[in-house]
Amino acid sequence: MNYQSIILDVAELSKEVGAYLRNEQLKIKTIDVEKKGQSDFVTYVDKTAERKIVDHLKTLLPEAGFIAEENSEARIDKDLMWIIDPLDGTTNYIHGLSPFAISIGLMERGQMVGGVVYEVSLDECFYAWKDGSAYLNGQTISVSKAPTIKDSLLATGFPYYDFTRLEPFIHSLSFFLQNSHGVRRLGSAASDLIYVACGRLEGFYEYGLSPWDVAAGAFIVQQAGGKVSDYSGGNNYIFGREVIATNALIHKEFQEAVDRFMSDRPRN
Ligand code: 2AM
Ligand code: CA
Repeated sequence: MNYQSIILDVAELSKEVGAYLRNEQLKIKTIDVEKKGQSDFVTYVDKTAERKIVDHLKTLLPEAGFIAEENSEARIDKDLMWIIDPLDGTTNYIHGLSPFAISIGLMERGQMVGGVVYEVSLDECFYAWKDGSAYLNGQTISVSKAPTIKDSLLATGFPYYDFTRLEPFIHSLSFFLQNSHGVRRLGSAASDLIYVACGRLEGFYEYGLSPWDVAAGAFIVQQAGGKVSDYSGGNNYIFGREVIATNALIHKEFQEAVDRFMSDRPRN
């Protein structure tokens, strides 16, 4: 299979759908300002964007199945699976903030073989395919060379539904705030991941995420020379609801620090 031509096609698709999202965002100010009105509107935008993506991908690769946030297509497991978030960073989108992104990953028999994350507000399209490099708008990207956490700018996501781990999370945050260049909360996991891939951030961790928030961005990090794992250092980061992504150099130090705070295992 020619992964390169498939992913370049998906990159163009993401820009077309991104233009739709940008255009619809302008209407938010003019629709019902009541919260419910806004979120219903965004649900409509999410669903429409996903429909546009799925319809195109069905023609591009008829044999592939889908795991998509808005469930436009029933999940039927196939050798090839698209993993799609039509709008990552919905809260930013509603509030007129950036970043927000479209995330589309391609998995083949359980292994990622391609990914596209289009950050719409800055018109930045990040993509990578199996055996290739990682790119931002046609230029090769790579992770940063910072060697330790204390030289690093980090990012995370604040818990929004699973508050059972809030306390250990706050302790981890307190530690990283005091031992790094700082910690950002951008509000779009796909964007956090691509910012690690291109060297703007050294490390990112978050729990409670879904496969569509992580799959494409994590693959782009790896193709840009970075490392991705779950909190215990294993590979269950797409479906396992916890992810750590780094520039590789700080991975062991960062993963062990996150795990020390977040795991239920007794501490030394
Ligand atoms: P979403 O915008 O596609 O929902 C931010 O912490 C990450 O968590 C984002 O990637 C966001 O993806 C996801 N998320 C899901 N539900 C959320 C919510 N209710 N509030 C904030 N982030 C949410
Ligand atoms: Ca979403």
